[in-house]
Amino acid sequence: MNTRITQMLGIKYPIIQGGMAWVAEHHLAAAVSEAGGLGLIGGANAPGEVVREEIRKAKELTEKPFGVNVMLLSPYAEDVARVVVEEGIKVVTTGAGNPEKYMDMWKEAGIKVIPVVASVALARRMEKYGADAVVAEGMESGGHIGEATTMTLVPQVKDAVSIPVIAAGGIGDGRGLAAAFMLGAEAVQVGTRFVVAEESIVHDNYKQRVIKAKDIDSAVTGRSHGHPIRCLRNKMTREYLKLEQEGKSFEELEYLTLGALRRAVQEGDVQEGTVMAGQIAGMIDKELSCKEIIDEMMDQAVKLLKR
Ligand code: TUI
Repeated sequence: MNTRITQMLGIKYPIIQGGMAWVAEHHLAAAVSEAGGLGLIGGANAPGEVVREEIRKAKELTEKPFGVNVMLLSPYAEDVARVVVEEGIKVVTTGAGNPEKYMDMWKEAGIKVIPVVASVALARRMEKYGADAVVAEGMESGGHIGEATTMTLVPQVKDAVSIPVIAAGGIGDGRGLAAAFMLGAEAVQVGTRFVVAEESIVHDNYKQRVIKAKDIDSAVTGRSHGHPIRCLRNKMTREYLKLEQEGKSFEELEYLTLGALRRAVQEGDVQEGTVMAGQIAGMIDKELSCKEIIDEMMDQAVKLLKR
């Protein structure tokens, strides 16, 4: 399964780890890269210097390539955008916005730029601005999502651009990987499956919540104010959705989610915290190492694609 993506990024397998906020730190990124995929450090809402430290720690754990995800809604996005250049990072993905204003700086630094898009329009625009590939992310994903599903978005993005397309959203095993290739993708981005990896530093309560999740256990909060976030149902989502239905404003709801992802990931508060996870959580039933996850995915996908 050599593709333009494996060649461009110098990786063995066409599997990229999602740049998940609070989750995608140096242990996970290094483990995914060591296993032959592309690990990512998630910049999330962290200041540039925190991301710099994470990059340096990952470099101590692996000599393989890894990337950084720049979350564009972050107040520190500009800082992180500069830090990746200063630290000699070779691959940047972006999320939750349009990265146009950073593209020239990154391209001049020789960085491969891979924006995450949730629409054909943004994919086209990114290609025009010099993106090297795009991640087409469907609304099955955890966290901040768009409207289209992976099944519908990936082939439409594939038809609209010439650069390689990476599929994301709802992919957690070799069947998902093979299906994504059938839709025209040249790699996949996997998030939720890696949340429960052995090397993931996520609190055990969070991992167990993902493992116990059933197919319809996620909810989308924030639709009414234009920032839809998929997470597993709990006390926080019930309260949030109730208040949203009552027409409460973003400002009135914000207190429910401030710091709530960190509380879930680090303190294991899976009732009042935000447990971001994709719809594929229902399929994930055990904790494995990143190497086991990737080997199993590759083995299964290769067998299916040979049929
Ligand atoms: O970015 C993500 N997923 C995320 S970011 C995140 S952290 C966060 N925390 C609190 C509030 C908001 C975010 C958690 N999960 N995925 C990539 C992604 N990007 N999905 C959808 C998009 C997207 C949506 C609209 C990208 C661009 C866009 O429009 C940009 C434009 O200007 O047209």
